[in-house]
Amino acid sequence: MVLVGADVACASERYGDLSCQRITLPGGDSVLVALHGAHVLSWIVGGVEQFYLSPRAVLDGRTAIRGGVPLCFPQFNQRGPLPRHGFARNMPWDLQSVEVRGNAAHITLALAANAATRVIWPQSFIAAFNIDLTPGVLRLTLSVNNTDSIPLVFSGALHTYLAVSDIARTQLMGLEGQAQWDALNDVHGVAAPVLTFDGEFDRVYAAAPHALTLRCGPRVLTLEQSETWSHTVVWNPGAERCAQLSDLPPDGYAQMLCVEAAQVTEPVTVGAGEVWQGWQRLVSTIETC
Ligand code: TA6
Repeated sequence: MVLVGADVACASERYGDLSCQRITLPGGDSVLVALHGAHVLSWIVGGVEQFYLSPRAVLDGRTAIRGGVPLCFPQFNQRGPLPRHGFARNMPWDLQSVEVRGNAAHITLALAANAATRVIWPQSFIAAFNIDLTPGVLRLTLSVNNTDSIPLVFSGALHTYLAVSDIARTQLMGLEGQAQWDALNDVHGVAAPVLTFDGEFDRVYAAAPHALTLRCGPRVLTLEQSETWSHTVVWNPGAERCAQLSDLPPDGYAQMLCVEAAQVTEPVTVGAGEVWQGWQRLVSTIETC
């Protein structure tokens, strides 16, 4: 069901070969989501794009999209027998509803177990993805309803690609003291007060109990995640790895930083008939002197 208030624009549009829905609030903030993967491609605040979407992303409705918010479910990366980062990002989702209350828009997409998912994973489930847009704020919520008679075990992530103007001038704060695993050299440690980026960076952190702050010039982004995600993953491919990724331009690494609400090392177990929910909330502000 699509239910839209008078002041909020809701339009279907194509992006490459993808069917998408764009919602625009009266103040101009907008979000663009593809039905392929329930993939958020764009979030614009005050005329400024907040997400990095690679100009070389493959938009054929079958391939995982490089940028925006890939929804990784029911497996994180290669931590299991399923396709890398699961299959949800490569499946067509159903647009269930678009609702507007005042200056807020709520979009819900769903993916239920079907013949295509059962070939890969025999589990019965219904996943829902809620996109809540208010001025300057985007909240993304994944719900996993175990409709099976056996436990549902999954890992995953909201693999958010944040746009930055220059990765060399980007700082991420708020993880200080949290357990850190560097996936590049398999070294465990503790997070520094300020994370900076001067090469390939692929680390898994124990989630912090408070918000993180991403700073690049005057732009500040605050990130929170529900306690139900145990980890925060921070990833930038750096120049060399970027050059090996065909769906990124050579300088793509300099314009992005992934900060992911994730479940990596130990999976979540959802009992039969139970529902799990996990969210990431992003708040965008521009600092004025
Ligand atoms: O979340 C970080 C990560 O798992 C990295 O190891 C990196 O390979 C990245 O995801 C991208 O994965 P993808 O399958 O989208 O190329």
